[in-house]
Amino acid sequence: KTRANAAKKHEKCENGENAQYLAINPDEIAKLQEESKKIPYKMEIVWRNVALFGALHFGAAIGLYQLIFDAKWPTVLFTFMMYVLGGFGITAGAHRLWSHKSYKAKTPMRVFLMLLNNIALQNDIIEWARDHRCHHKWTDTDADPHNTTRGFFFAHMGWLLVRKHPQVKEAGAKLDLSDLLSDPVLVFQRKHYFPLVILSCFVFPTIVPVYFWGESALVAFYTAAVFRYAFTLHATWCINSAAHYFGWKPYDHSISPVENVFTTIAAVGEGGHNFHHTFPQDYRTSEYSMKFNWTRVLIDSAAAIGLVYDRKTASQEMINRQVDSHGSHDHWKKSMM
Ligand code: ST9
Ligand code: ZN
Ligand code: ZN
Repeated sequence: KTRANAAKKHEKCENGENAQYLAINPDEIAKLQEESKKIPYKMEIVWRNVALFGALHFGAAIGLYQLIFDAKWPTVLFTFMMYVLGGFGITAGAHRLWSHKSYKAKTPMRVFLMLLNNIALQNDIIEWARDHRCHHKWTDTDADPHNTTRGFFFAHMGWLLVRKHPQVKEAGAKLDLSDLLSDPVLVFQRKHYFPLVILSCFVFPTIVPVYFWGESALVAFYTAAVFRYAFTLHATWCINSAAHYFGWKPYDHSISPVENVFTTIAAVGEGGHNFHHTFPQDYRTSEYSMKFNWTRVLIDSAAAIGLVYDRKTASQEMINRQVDSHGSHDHWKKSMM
């Protein structure tokens, strides 16, 4: 019944051209859930990833210490700037532009976002968007790469430490990725991904503080590169975990995503997750003001200078209808966003 409600809701939305990436089909979901019971699945830990993420967190702890006690002020500011820029490469780029096609961007903007995306090192955009489209279309089933029914830790980062459920691969293979595979900017990123991310995520953030204000290379590496990278990862992962667990559901009570102020701030405007799963075609990913939605500010600024166009939004009438039929009017909470 819950799924059927969700589907009815999505039929009502004026999804436009990106509907094909988002449409939820309750019959298909029920079929997937039945099939999943028959698939023999044993969780297989990928120890290489456990070791790499263990080392990353060890380095990030050193970086945090140095950020507080050793780093020069410009290094602290630069670390923050790299977090925001890399964050934009995920939110404005991989997420709102490429996964959801919620707005269009001219080539210089797409190149800019792809370059920012490398700073965040979260797999190439084609792979990121493929997993994210699976997440929206089959939320909380075994075809969802970070299925929250497998627990908070799995949804947060555990899913990157084990082999994927066969149903992710089977269902995901049916997705239409032709728009991504035909974008030369994304093809370029995929082709040169390794050197691009080593340079953007680690080398560039280390060299700049050393060259421009004489920071120690080790301090620059552990703060602006390693700590900042780990912090951005957790801010992103929190959308899959915290923003599916802790918060309220003004737009749809029947789904796990919630509105969460902490993740709105940490993930530069992406914490309106109940709104986003209900209206995934809306480039704002939240109904509320621009106060913490820095990503929206970036997209709107780029639109003002002609680099971005065709921003899609859900109409206020549609939002109100949705709140009336499937959500609730917790208006006092709006002031927090
Ligand atoms: C990272 C990503 O952290 C984080 C994404 C989070 C998303 C959050 C979204 C929230 C909304 C936006 C908010 C943004 C907020 C940002 C705030 C910033 C301030 N469909 O993967 P393989 C097939 S990455 C279809 O090896 P295994 C396919 O044939 C961190 N098919 O599977 C594939 O081959 P190919 C850095 C699929 O062996 C083949 O399977 N990166 C799909 O099970 C093998 O794929 C890492 O740590 C699909 N969805 O391994 C790397 N998936 O690709 C981590 C797979 O050639 N990854 N196939 O087509 C890995 O090591 C592995 O993927 C694995 C699984 C071990 C996890
Ligand atoms: Zn999304
Ligand atoms: Zn979600």
